[in-house]
Amino acid sequence: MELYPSMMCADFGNLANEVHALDAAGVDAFHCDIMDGVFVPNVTMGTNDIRAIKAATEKPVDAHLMIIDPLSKLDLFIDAGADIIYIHPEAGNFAAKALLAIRAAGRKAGLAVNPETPVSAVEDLLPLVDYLMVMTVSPGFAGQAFLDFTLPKIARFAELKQRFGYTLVIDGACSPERISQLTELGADAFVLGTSALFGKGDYAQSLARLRERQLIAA
Ligand code: S6P
Ligand code: MG
Repeated sequence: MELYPSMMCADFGNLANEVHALDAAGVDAFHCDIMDGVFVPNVTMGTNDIRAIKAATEKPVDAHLMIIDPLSKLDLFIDAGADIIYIHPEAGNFAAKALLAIRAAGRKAGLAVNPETPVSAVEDLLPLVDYLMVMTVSPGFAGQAFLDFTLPKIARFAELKQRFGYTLVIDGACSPERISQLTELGADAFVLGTSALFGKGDYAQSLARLRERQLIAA
């Protein structure tokens, strides 16, 4: 199981220390939510934040692009050093071209799928994908309720994973209970925001509890 902190939930007045603490606590990578206020109704992080986080850790840093026409902005995030770049198929044309460009730049290609988007809309793209991320809240904000109607889709992407070999990531309201349920469904990795990590006390203890829970369940 891989665990990625959602950095939009971190204390930005203390960003480098937050990264050091999360790194020492055992996160697997850092998740950066990039929003344009158009594709989603919020604006959060940008390329300078990715640079600052990269400078504070050796672990991978991702960019979850919730922006219109991600293909036209890819170079900004490649230059900033993002190791994994997620695009949304709902955010513009040429998703395949964008995924191929991410891989051509030597980075990992991620596809993030909105709650309403069916598997059939992205199935043809799966050979081009290293990370498939299912949104289990409407993208834009932390602290929302989990959308149960996404569960059958997660199960289907878990089946298809056997054929295509991507890492199946879940983003949105991943509480400890959900993580147990979704691990059983076949999810590999979880974005941790306010439901399991931030505002929940010591990072190392929270992560250790999540990992212990999985060991006991296994
Ligand atoms: C939402 C964003 C996510 C959230 C994360 C918050 O648009 O993509 O990465 O930051 O899901 O987690 P939580 O536990 O507060 O829902
Ligand atoms: Mg995200």
